[in-house]
Order: sequence, then structure tokens, then C-alpha cells
Amino acid sequence: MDRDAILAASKKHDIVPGRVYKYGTAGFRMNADLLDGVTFRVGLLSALRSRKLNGQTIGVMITASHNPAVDNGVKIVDPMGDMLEQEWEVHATNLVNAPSHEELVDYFYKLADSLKIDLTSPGKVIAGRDTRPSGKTLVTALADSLAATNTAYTDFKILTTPQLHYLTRCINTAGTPGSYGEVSEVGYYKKLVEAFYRALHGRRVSGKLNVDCANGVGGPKLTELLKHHDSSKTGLEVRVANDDVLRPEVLNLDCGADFVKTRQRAPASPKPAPGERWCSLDGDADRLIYYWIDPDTGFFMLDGDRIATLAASFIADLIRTAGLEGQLRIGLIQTAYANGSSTKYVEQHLQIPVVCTPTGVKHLHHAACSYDIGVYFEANGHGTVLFSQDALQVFKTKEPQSPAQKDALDTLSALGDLINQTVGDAISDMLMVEVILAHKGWSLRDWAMTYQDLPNRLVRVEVGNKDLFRTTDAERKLSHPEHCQDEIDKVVKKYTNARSFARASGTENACRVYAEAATRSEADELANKVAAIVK
Ligand code: NG1
Ligand code: ZN
Repeated sequence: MDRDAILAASKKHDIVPGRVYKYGTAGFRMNADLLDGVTFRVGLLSALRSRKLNGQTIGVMITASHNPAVDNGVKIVDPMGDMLEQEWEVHATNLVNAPSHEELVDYFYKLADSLKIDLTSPGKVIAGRDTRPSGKTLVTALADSLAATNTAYTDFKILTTPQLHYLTRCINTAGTPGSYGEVSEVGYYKKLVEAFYRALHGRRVSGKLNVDCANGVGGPKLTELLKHHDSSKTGLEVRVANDDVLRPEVLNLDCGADFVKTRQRAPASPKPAPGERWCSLDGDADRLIYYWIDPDTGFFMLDGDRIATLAASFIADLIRTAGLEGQLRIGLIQTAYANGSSTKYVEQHLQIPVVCTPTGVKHLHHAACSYDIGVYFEANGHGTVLFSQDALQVFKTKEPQSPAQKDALDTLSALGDLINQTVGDAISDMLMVEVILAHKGWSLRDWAMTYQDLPNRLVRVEVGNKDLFRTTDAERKLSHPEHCQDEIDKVVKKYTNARSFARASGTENACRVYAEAATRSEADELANKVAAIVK
């Protein structure tokens, strides 16, 4: 590796001075104009990361998910398709904040030295990006840093975030017993569609599914997947809506999973007709929200909590039928934003343990790994179901004692292939939901009847310095500022079935207050009172 080459390349990709950059839950994310130097430096870190991990391939995804079209972001994917290890987030932050090109290169070598990285060994990085036009230039910055560090590099061009995670894992497991799949986009579609057929096990999906793709990368990719799907075999008919990726300004505009979840209403266009089945993906296709317009009661949403409870109840039933109860441990992971009714339903009705972690899927993913079957979803629709190697092995090798057991084992095994094991994947999760509804013979209304959400309110509070707000107990309590939590407790006590908490956002310069209570007006009132305490 040549110091001068790295320095010369860096000089083509300035960092915008006077800002502090932080590798957060979504990597670096901001206005795309600020990201050229940041992306170059993330390239340097991925070059180090690959060499630290014996030349395994590292993924770099360029996306700003549900953010407006003018934003972009860059994040690193570890070899098995999970998010960058937390300790390295600090290295990423330090590298990106180096005040000059010289200091950057100094820090790069210092880091390599302290982490005992052999810079003469080979490194490999792959990249993907969403449909944002700025992604194209940012990929150039990434390519430049990989060339300057002699790192092998493949650009997979436009992908959904979960596809890049899939490819990263496929490359690193190719030719091993844990091989995750064919290293190509087509391999991804074939794996999902084949697993979808197997998981349905002869059942048929009823009713057309309308998919709002947020005018993002999910649109063309879903269309691609459908080319590999024979609807005469499954009954699934999909209408792909909001798939205009040629006009960048419409990305995530009044549509998509984030819009539907936060505004609690259907996309402005196309307007869902009463009774139609709908779901929405977000801008990089890792979040999923279902909904329909009830002819009598109006809009009804099935969010991440609902998807989690649906998956947990179905899989727990299959485990029982397969005669594996007691042998495999199943758990459900949520954050404090999960509706209290969903937690109660899972613990009391499904009798499945619930764990609460801080916000951000990396925390949920990590907690889910300690179960044989770990179901995790954020309320916003981002999540997946993880199966341990033991569980996958048992599904394949257990000798069924009855046709019902065989059906359950085959279905479980197929779910292991259908559900993306690396990260939450809206397209994979959507096929999972369709499988479950087909098995249960349920409409969206049947699904919605399982429990009733507590009315809730989420408010964003502008504060002077959000860093003063520190939490404990998986973000459900404030430890600082002192006495703040006492005041919140006092207010909450005045309401029945109520819960409220405040925390600093990890992605915006503000605090968030969440409140739920027995009635709509009480939830609103409580949220406002807690917001006043925090302000
Ligand atoms: P912050 O801004 O830390 O609340 C938001 C979402 C998270 C997660 C992250 C990362 C809420 C309340 N928070 O985090 O669930 O998706 O963005 O993208 O939805
Ligand atoms: Zn996303």
C-alpha cells in the first residue's frame, strides 16, 4: 500500500469542514452534498476491516432509506451480512473526522498498526446503492479509496439494502457447509421464490396484493422477483405501485412505509379502495407495513409489532406440531416503542418471552441471536426472524411421525430459506406474511383481530441539547437530567394502562416522547405533559 497514493486520492474527495460526523444506527446519513469525502473515508475503513478479518469480503451500502431524495448515506456490512461491529463504529467516526488529508492518512496507518492489520494482505469490498442519483458519484469516491489501498472491489450497482447484505454473506460462505446462496441478484430471487413455493406447501394466497414501493429501489427489484414467480402455483398476484424511480424527487414522497407508519394513513396516491390489501416498503426496501381501508371503520395499519406477533404465533404453532416444543427456544425482541398490547399478547397469550432492547436493529438482532428462533421487529416495520444453525439442522433431519409433523417440519425449513437471515428485508418479510396468512386462511381483518392496540402518540420535542438526556433500562427510563424521570412517573401514575418515556433520537437533533394509554385523548394528553417536562 502506498501512502502517497492514498493521500493523492483523498485530495480528490474533500470532507466538508466545520461539522462533526458520527457513525450512527444508520451509518453516516445526511445531505448528499456532504458525503463525498465521508464515503471515500468509509472506503478506507472497509479496506482495513476486510484485512482485519482475513480478507473476507466487506459490504458497503449507499442509501438514505426513507429520508428525502436529497439525502444519502453510507454504511458498512460485516462478512456474515450483519451490521458493522460496534467497536469499529468508533474507528469509522474517528477516520471520517480527521481534520486534514495528511492527518487522515496518519490515522489510517496508526489504526492499522494498533489493530495489527497486515496491509500487504489482500482485501475485498463489494458495494450497492439505492436509486438516488447522488449514489453514482459517491460510488466513485468509494472506488477511488479502494483502488488507492489495492483492495479488490465489485460494484453491484443498484440493489435493495437487504440484497447487499445477502450478497455479502453469500460471497463469504461460498463453498462452505453454511453456504447462503448463489452470489448474484438472480440467485436472491430464485432462493426466495423457491422457498416461497415450499413454505406454502400447497396452500394458496387469496386476493391481490398491492405494494407501494415508495418510488424507491424496491419497485424495480420486486418486479424482477415477480419474473421468477409463477402465480398459477401460489395464487399470489401483485400490483406494483409507486415504482417511479426515474423522477428522484418523488422518492418517499407522501408514500412508503415510513409515511404510512408515522402519518397513520395510506399513501396519497394511488388511493387504496376499501377492502383492497396493501403494503408499503420504504426507500431501500428493508421496512414493511401492511394496511387496508375498512369499508366501515376506515384505515387500519398492521405494523412491525403485528408482523412480529403473527410470525411468532405461527412459528410457535409449527414447533409444537413438529414435536419440538421444549427442544427449541423461541423469543421475541422489541423496543420500547412496541405497543404495550402486543407485548401483553405475546407474553400472556402466546406464552413467549419478550426482551426489550434499545432502539436500532443492531441491538435487536444481537438479542435475537441468543434464541433458537429469535423474532425481532421494530414497530416501524424493520425486522426479521433468525434461526440458529441447530434449529435449521433439526428441521431438516428430524424424522416426522405423522403427515402433520412432516408438513410442519417442511414449512419451518422453507421459512429458514425464505426469511432473510442477515437483516430485515421487506420483500422477504412480505412473502413470509403471505405464507402465514395463506396457512391460517386469514384476511388482514382476521390478523388485526388478534389483539387491540393501545392508543398511542409519538412526539418530537426540540431541545437545547439532546445529549443531556441519558437513559437506562433499554431506554425506558431517563437517568439524566436528574429528577426528570420522577416527574414523568408522577404524571404516568394518573392514567390507567399508561406508559410513557422520553429519549434522545439517534438520527435527529431532538428528543422523542412516546405515550400510550387507555384512550386516544389520554394518550395525547400524557404525551403532551411528558413533552412539557422534557422541554
Ligand atoms: P431514532 O431517531 O433514534 O428514534 C429512528 C427510529 C428507529 C430506527 C432508527 C434508524 C423510531 C421511533 N425511531 O431512530 O426505530 O429505525 O431511526 O433508522 O421510529
Ligand atoms: Zn430502510
